[in-house]
This record gives sequence, C-alpha cells and structure tokens, in this order.
Amino acid sequence: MANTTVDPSSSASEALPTIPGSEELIERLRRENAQLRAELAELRSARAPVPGNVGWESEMASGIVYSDDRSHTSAKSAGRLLTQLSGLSKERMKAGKIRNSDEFDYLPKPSADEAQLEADFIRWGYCLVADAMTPEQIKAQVDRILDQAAAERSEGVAIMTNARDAGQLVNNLVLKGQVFRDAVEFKETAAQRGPLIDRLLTKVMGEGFGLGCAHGSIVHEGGGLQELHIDQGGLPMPYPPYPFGSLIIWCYTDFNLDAGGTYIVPGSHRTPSGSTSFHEGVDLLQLLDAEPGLVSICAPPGTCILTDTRVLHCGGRRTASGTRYAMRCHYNRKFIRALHEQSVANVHVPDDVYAVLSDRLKDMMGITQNNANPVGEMSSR
Ligand SMILES: O=C(O)CCC(=O)C(=O)O
Ligand SMILES: [Fe+2]
Repeated sequence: MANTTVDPSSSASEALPTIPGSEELIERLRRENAQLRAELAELRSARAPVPGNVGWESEMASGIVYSDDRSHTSAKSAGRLLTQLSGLSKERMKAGKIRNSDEFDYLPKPSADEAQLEADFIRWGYCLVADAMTPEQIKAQVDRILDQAAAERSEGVAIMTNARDAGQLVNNLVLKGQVFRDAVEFKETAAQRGPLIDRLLTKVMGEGFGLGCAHGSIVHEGGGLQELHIDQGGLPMPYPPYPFGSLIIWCYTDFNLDAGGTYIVPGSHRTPSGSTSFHEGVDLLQLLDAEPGLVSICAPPGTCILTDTRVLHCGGRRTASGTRYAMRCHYNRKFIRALHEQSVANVHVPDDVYAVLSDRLKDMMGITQNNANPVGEMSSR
C-alpha cells in the first residue's frame, strides 16, 4: 500500500498520502500504484457484467460490491485513484512545471461580482472573492494566530507540519478566539464580504451546512507542500453531480507560486454536463497534462478562495523567504458529520456522556479521541 499516514497539514476529511522524502520512495510508490491498478483491473473484469446481459439476476448474483471490504478509503472512493498522483506535486514543482494562475487570462481572478464568482466556481472548481477582509480585519486575525502559535510552541502543544519546522498548523480555531468564531460564521465585523461568501456557500451546499474544521496555516520558506488530493476523497463513488463540501482559504498574505499559493488543476472537478472527473479507470495524469494543468493560485491578501471539494489541488511549497499566513475552513453539507480527528477538532461531547459510549459508537460518531483538556485561547504576553 502507498503511505497513507495522515497529513496533519491538510483540511481534507480523510487520511492523505504524505509527501515521500526521497526518489526511491517515489519509485516504490509508483510500483505499488501500478500493482494496485492491475489488481483493480482484475477485480473489475471479474465483477463486470457481461455486456448486454445486465439485469437483476446477474446484479443480484454478483452480491454487494459497493466497497473493497478493506478500508473506508476503498476502491469505490477516490482515495485509491489519487495514489496515481503520489509524488507528482513535488516532481512538477522541482521541474519548474507549475505556472502562476494569473498567466492564464481565462482563469479566476479576484472579483466581487457574484455572477462572475458563480461562473468561475462552476467552470474551474474555485473562485476568488476580492477584498473579503480589510487590512485591519486581516491584522486582527494574524495577530491572534501569531500569539496563539507562539504560545502553543512554548507549551509544547504546537502542530508542526514540516520536518524542518517550516510549517505550523493552529487547529480548532473556533476554540481560540472570537475573531475566528466571527469569521467562521461570516460576520461582517470579522470579514467585510462574509455575507457574500455565506450566500455562495449556501448555493454550493444548501442551507445549514456544517463546519468540518477551521485552522490557521503558517507556511515558512521550504514548507507547505502537500500531495495532490481532493477534499472529498474519502466519500464513496460514484459522486453525484455536485460537491459534498467546500474548503475556503482566507489569504492573510500574498498567494502565488513563490509564496506557496495553493496548487490547483482548474476544471478537474467536473465536465460541462456536471459529471465528476473521478470515476473508476480515470487517468488523472491526463488532467494534469492538459491546459492549464497544475497552476498556483495568485491572490492578494484579503482574498477568500472558495473551492469545490472535487477539484484536484494541494498546498504549494513556499520558496520565497518570509511566511504565508492563511485560515482554512472546511464546510460540508449538513448530512455529513464532520470527521476531522487528525486535528482533534469537534471533541465537544460532555465527559459524562463520552464515558458511557461504546468504542463502536465513538467510532461511528467520529469522536474516538476525547480531549478533556483542549488547548483554548492562550497568550504568550
Ligand atoms: O493551504 C493550501 O494551500 C491548501 C490546503 C489544502 O488543500 C488542505 O488543507 O486540504
Ligand atoms: Fe485540500
């Protein structure tokens, strides 16, 4: 199996493959990938109905084949498909093959025009809300994140997302400051274009959508790189013609290739008819090699990036000096329970109730970790 250790720097509600450290590892992953593909093809041919002979009898005789019986990231979810792309974000970045999104006229640019934002979101799987926060609003949040991050480091509870400490994730921001609580629920006082973003997300996910996670992302020079993924990869396929959720990224500082702006494959989320690009047998590499391919999102501070959870993307490596600051919030349709245990978020069940839950129930509710002493608002001053 490919290395599917949880990537602590990701907002995806699933385990993601981590970036391999060496060329040999990439080579090994490729071999494993080829082997998995062969296994999958074998399974498919064994289970495939004889053409022209699809009917209840043959379907019933095949039995229940909705999963691979091995994992929640099964053959019927996109997780396994994504192993095709192991190591590619690093490879393309090193080969200088990733371009800035603003080199392409037709790709989304920051805008406050709602119709344009909707059109961008549909066509490219993301849109950029211009000036979503004022410089003062950014400052209030960055100040709080810096203070919290420093305090978590000095208390020994920091989540470092890079082996050389070039990245830190400040998880569960809802517990860590009123400014974040306000921004997460789109209050104008925390983010001037919050209500516009709220409206757009309601169009994406329907009313009452839930929060999967909200965390601060701190990326220094050399940090930030993730494996290419989608943010609904753990959900079973085939996908309906709409996303299950949306990851939004509040840019506190500049986003572009050197700054570690999000890598994305614009348009990888769907076809014009609405069908998903993620299905059994898909060649995801083709998506990467077609125009515009893998690009880095360009956006000035204050922009809010809204993404369709089906679009291929990942954190980009910062090569410039200095630091990229952002807040990432993952929202889901109301019926999807927020499952984000890697960030120890959502541990909000009272202790006395938690104590009487069976392991199975805890697992089903996504609360197998109960943090009785969550890290709340802190100050190093
Ligand atoms: O920080 C970024 O640029 C992207 C992060 C991301 O894709 C994720 O956390 O799921
Ligand atoms: Fe993501």
